[in-house]
Amino acid sequence: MADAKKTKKPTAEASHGAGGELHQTASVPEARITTNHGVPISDNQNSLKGGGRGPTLLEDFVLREKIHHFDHERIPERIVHARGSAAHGFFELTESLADVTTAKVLTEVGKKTEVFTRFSTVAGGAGSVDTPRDVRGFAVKFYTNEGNWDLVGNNIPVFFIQDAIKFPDLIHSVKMEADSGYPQAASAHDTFWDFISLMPESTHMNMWAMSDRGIPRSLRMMEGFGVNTFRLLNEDGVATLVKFHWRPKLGTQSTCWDEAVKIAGADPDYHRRDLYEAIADGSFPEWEFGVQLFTQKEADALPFDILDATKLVPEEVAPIRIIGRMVLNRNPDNFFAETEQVAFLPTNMPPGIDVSEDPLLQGRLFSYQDTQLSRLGTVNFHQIPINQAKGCPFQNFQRDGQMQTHVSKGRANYEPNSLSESGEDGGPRADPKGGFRTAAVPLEGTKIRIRSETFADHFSQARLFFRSQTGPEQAHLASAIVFELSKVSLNHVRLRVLANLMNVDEELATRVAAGLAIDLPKKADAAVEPIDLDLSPALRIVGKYPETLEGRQIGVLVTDDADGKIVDALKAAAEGEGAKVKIVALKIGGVTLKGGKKLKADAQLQGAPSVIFDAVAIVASQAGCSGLLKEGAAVDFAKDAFGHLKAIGHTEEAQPLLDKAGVEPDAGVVDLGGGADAFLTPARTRQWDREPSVRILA
Ligand code: HDE
Repeated sequence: MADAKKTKKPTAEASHGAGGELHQTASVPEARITTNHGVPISDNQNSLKGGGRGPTLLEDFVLREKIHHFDHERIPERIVHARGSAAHGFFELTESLADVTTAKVLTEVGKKTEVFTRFSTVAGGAGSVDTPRDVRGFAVKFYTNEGNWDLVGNNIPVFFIQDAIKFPDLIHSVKMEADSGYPQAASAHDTFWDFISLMPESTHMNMWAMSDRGIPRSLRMMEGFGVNTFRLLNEDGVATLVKFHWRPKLGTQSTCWDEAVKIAGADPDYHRRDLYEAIADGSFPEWEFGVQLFTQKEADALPFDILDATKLVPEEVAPIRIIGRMVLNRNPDNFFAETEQVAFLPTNMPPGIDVSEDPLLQGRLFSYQDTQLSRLGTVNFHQIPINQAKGCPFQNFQRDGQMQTHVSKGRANYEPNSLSESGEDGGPRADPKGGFRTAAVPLEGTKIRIRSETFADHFSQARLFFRSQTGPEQAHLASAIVFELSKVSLNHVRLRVLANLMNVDEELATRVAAGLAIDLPKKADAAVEPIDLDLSPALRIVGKYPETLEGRQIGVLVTDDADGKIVDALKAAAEGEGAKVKIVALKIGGVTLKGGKKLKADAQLQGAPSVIFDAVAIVASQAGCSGLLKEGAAVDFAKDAFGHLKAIGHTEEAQPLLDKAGVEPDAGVVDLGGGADAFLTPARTRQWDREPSVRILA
């Protein structure tokens, strides 16, 4: 006899799922859920079974389609720059470059061109953290009326290698090691430093990566660079060499290394969240756009080759002309459809912009188009909405292919054709005047596989960068190399790095060797002896960014019985200057202030350590502070804020917590009894003077 349970007829009660109401309501919902082919679905909770407890039937196309689609939701992540965050916005030209280019995006002053900008780390996978020491991608897609222009840059103006043929080696070396699968999103391991030590040309960029530029505070606080040299072409076909620059309105700012490491645990999405929240709050990130322009003659007079991507042109040598601005003012609606599926191609350029012979750029011109096929799966990736040209729809005779969504009409799919002579649509034709033009660069030479002699100086600009930094920045850079080399297990690699560093700056090499407690080796032979270039203060961060509360977050740790007036005054003053204030408490429900008023918390202490704030305040009562003394997270809150050079405002009653956390009095530790202003002054920046008392730097 069949089991009673099995034979029981399914009823509304017996067949209910998580949502419950399956057979009960007869009303038609406003938006009906359907299959991908539009068939309305009656039950999205239960699969089709042979009996209530029976096996699921193959016939269940609703279930199969849903699971099938889910099984294929993931696409291959980018081989580099897999982890990214993006936003929509606009570019506005403020100064015309009509004398040097015909590209309308650079000549129509006042015109706003839509952009989509994606920032990224390089080495980590799509699910890795936001704050490793790494280069950051800075890719901007301008939807111009003459086709898309993709300026695919980085937050560092030079690159590790000079020739595209070394790119797979570079990336293999920095990614997780091939046998063990770790470390994820980190350059501090054997294979990366092995490669770097054997490739002296990488020394300059590595200086940048080891500097505080490698650990940005926010995506909104990074510079961007086109890196490679490009050309602009004017009406007469005259070419001008150009380097592109983005400068953040909030200034270039960074974290401390110890802070970046801790943020990775506290909030792996720190940068993504920061960008998203800033835009959602209406604090739109903004950058100035600038160009460095050179004639070929001026470029030839430089002491290095402008086609060598391991070299920059100091601003002091060729000033940056600011010609526009970019504002990011809209978050993506859908991460996958936009941020993940966006495809940037350095080959996307409107007429009037052209490439140079930089051998790194030349390789990139092939790679980006090619990689989209493996990532997005079809040659028709340009039809995905985020990649479509806007204001300049594509039209050509390319046809078909997987995921073709464009329904071409007529039979003109070849050219030349004369179909229009009998009234048919003959399709588009090339425009010799208004179409894309290539600079008439004279070429000569023999086919040969060599590196140009003009690329041979690997150390002068690395030296220029290091020596142009302020004291604290030099100390951070040296300490970063010590940290990374301490994670390297191969002593011969450490020694080779040091031997190369001797060519950059002997004092730097000595400091790193001392930090590792190993003997300094002999200087490595340099292909060309480095020279001392004029220092470039423009390469610094410290002392350059504006001291402002704009874009900063202040965490206020509040306890029961605390003085609410202090919190209110601080909040009003800080928010009045553009900061964001978050109330942190032991419990998310908040606290009861002196006088009985309730104050809701924005975050619970365990989930809001001070590393995620730019400055902190501790508004505690005496009893409240006694409670905090028993909570390790509260002690760390104060200790880390101090160690990370942040301003700390506090009530007198919070002093025992500061004492326990080892917070020493200095200009950045401020009693809030004197009013909010005394605290807001140090809160506008980091307390660099404090550093020697909290860290042993190399
Ligand atoms: Fe890239 N790079 N790259 N790169 N790159 C990619 O293209 C490549 C280089 C940069 O947010 C890939 O669509 C080669 C320099 C950014 O989607 C790939 C070489 C600079 C992004 C590729 C370089 C960059 C990429 C992977 C040496 C700064 C992310 C996914 C010849 C100017 C774009 C993709 C985004 C992405 C190749 C060097 C910046 C594999 C072969 C130099 C910002 O095609």
